[in-house]
Amino acid sequence: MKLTIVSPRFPFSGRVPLVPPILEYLAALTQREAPEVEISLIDANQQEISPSDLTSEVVGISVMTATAPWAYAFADECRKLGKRVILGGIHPSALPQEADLHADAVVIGEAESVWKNVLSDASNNTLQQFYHGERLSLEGLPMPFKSKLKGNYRFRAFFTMRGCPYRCTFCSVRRFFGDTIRYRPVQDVVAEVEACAGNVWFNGDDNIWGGDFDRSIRLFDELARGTKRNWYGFGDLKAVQGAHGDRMLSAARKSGLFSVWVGWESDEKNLGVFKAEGKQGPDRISAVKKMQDAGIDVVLFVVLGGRQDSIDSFKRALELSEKYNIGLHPVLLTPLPGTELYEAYKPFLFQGMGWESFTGVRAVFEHPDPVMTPHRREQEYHRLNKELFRFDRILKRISKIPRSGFPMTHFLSLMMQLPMKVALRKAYDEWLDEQDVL
Ligand code: B12
Ligand code: SF4
Repeated sequence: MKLTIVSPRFPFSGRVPLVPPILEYLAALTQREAPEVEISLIDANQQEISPSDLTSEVVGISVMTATAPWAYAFADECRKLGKRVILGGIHPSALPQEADLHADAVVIGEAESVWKNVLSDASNNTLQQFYHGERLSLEGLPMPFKSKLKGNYRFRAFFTMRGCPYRCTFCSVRRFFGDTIRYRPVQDVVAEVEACAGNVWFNGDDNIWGGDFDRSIRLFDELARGTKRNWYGFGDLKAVQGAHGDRMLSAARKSGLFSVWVGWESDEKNLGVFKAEGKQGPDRISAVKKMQDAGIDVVLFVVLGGRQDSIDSFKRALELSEKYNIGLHPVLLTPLPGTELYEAYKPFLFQGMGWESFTGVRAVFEHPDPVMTPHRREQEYHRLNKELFRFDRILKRISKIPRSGFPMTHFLSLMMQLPMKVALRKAYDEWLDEQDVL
């Protein structure tokens, strides 16, 4: 049997320089569970592809909410050509009935416990409508299949755990992976990073600190003994404020951590609104400063434009960046299916807006404040990005990174901000063109 695994095209921002982790991981799982299957991998962000180009009879597609329309259209075309389509990932898991309209089988949840059966059913032409993946232990996961994907890639992502104990209402992760953390064995992660990472790698965990701090320190100590020494990822603020904070930060820094991306609610009151207090700890500013002092570039992913927010929140976000010399990545609040927020915002969602708008750069719901029209929210979002990524501001932020980070943190921060500036400029131009058409 021939299988093609597809990572769909994103609705905006073009080429992402990250190898789609699901392609190499699902390929490795396939090799382990059904070595006779012939595998090909497609990243539709890097390669123009049409279903008629595929020679395989089975196609697996990994779907996020924003990529669902592209994935469904591609799946429909494949099925018209007589191919069997299997959909999986976070969006089909949240809305399996919707995904079922475009698939021969939908995998709900994690693939590991069911993939062998799915492949064998696909090969026998006896696919079931739904497969429910269990949450297994993460010991002995296969090492990603190091493919020869063609594309303009600069990073690979690595994962050390799944699950999150916090309860942020806008997040899909907890319901999908569960509210307790399952860890991969330290030696598996280190071996994988050593074998597959480039000079800079992305830790794709939802929280690089995890909850078992002794284990995190052990992991960082082991990574520090390796050769792949520059990495970044998402982390909460609570962990670095606790008793283990200093030790863990120092171990992480020695292992090459140069940037931490932090989810940040624009206003103190929003911490409660989104049930996000848990991950922030008692003093979020001092936690940010602590990481900066350790030579780490902190970037805040600020959620803006919620129904309780005012237009001022955009201005305050810029002030925050200026005051603490901190990088900001603004996101317009987006109620994703499978979250508590989605249920709460359902009555306010604009009708007729497709999932391709659920990217974090579009206003997708009504706002009670008449000033916060969708156009105004999107305009403020783009204006804020334009201000944040002014060249003089980028340079000022970099010059303020403490000497403890010199030279790699300074250099890598610049290397991450410049492409971001270009991508955001492109997104802004596309948005302006669209406004002209309207
Ligand atoms: C890596 C990543 C990215 C990469 C994607 C690279 C790529 N091309 O794949 C980048 C950085 C580009 C990215 C971007 C975005 N992302 Co993102 N991202 C992730 C992250 C951190 C890891 C996903 C991953 O690769 N995991 C590793 C692989 C191996 O595992 P997995 O995907 O979980 O797959 C398992 C199962 O889901 C299942 N499975 C998955 N696919 C399939 C397919 C088949 C056929 C089968 C059988 C099974 C299966 O089996 C796997 C093993 O169990 C997740 C967070 C998370 N914890 O999941 C967020 C996440 C997927 N991203 C999210 C979001 C919202 C975004 C953005 C919209 C954010 C933004 N505002 O910019 C953009 C969208 C892109 C765009 N421009 O439109 C959300 C998605 C929520 C949703 N409902 O869609 C997540 C869950 C984060 C969150 N906190 O909510 N992201
Ligand atoms: S801490 Fe992160 S992963 Fe956990 S629920 Fe909140 S946003 Fe989701």
